[in-house]
Amino acid sequence: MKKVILSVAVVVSVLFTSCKNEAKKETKDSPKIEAVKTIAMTNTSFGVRGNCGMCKNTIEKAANGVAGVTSAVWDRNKKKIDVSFDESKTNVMAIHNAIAASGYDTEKVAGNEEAYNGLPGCCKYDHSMQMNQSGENSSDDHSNHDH
Ligand SMILES: [Cu+2]
Repeated sequence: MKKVILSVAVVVSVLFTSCKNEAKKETKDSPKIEAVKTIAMTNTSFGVRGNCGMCKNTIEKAANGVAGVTSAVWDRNKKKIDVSFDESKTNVMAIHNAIAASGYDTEKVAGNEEAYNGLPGCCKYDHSMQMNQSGENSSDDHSNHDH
């Protein structure tokens, strides 16, 4: 009988230590949950036509106006926008559409014509302008002005 009690006690102590180990593991794992939240942010970039600083304002405002977009930076030389957004709240096409609605062409969506006509003269970009450029050949590129 003593033997049985002893073995039960051993089993119990083993269970306790394994439980303790599990509890420790859980606290160690908790910072990983935060990392997953950060990974849920999606970064993307795509071509958007435009000319000047005013274009930059309009394009970035349009992209930032989409719920879930946390940052939008348009590069005037590269004709490209870098966007960070929460994939659970929006998607890439919604951002394309918002920019197009403000009058600007993106790689996937043509700019709204009415909005384009309402843009200031300096912002009436060339619809055949090359988008998503490397940014290295912008000096040889004459798409910004008429010849
Ligand atoms: Cu402009």
